[in-house]
Amino acid sequence: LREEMSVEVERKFVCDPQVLEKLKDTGAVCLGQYEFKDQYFDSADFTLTLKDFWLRKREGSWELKRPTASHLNAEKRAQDMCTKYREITEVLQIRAELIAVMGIYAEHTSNSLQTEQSKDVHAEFEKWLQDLKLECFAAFTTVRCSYALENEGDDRKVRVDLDQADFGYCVGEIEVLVSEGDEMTSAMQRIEKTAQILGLSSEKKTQGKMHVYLQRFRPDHYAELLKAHVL
Ligand code: V4E
Repeated sequence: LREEMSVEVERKFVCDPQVLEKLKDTGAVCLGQYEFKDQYFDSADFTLTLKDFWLRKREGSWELKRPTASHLNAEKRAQDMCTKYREITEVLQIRAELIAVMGIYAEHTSNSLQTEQSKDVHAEFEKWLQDLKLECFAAFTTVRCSYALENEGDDRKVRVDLDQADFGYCVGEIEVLVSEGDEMTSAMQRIEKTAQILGLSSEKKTQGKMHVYLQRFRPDHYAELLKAHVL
């Protein structure tokens, strides 16, 4: 089951007026504008983020992004214009991942969330999380314009998001969701093709919202992540 979970393959880019023009020229369909607030959580000693695990609450919904197996090769990752993260949104599964990655004892976790039928799994999950004493290390609001783009001769859609974070940073993202390892290469090809159509340079990676946020507001946390080659 785990291998069938979705993997987000994503390429970030600097969003300038020319890109916006190109996006319109290529017939991208605007899916709408949304605003959402994200809160990211970690332990005081950064157990999660130092392992490249990102736990967040977005408008009441929990999500954990974690590295995929291919992530182990740090050298390859550094050259790659795309990032790949497994996205987990089921709270029971998030809990299982947190137990594994934080090395939590089973006795600590035995008395709640036992069944998926539980009436309020979400509330129980939040209660369980409280005991972990995780802290919110980043909170910001994003205004996002989403576009769907079809490459020529391919009816699968690529999504392009243009994000404006409330701390004064804008970034674009081209993303594709895949479910299996062997779709990865084609996902990266589709993203690369879209990047070419939008006239993006492939010289260097563009920083994400979190990168800039930590650099500005959490310099100690930022330094730790740089040292561990997570960012
Ligand atoms: C994976 C990750 C973080 C969590 C936020 O992920 P991201 O996709 O960048 O944010 P967002 O708001 O676009 O989420 P979506 O709406 O797509 O679910 S924060 C840092 N990372 C790691 C990371 C990295 N090392 N390098 C790059 C270029 N991006 C992310």
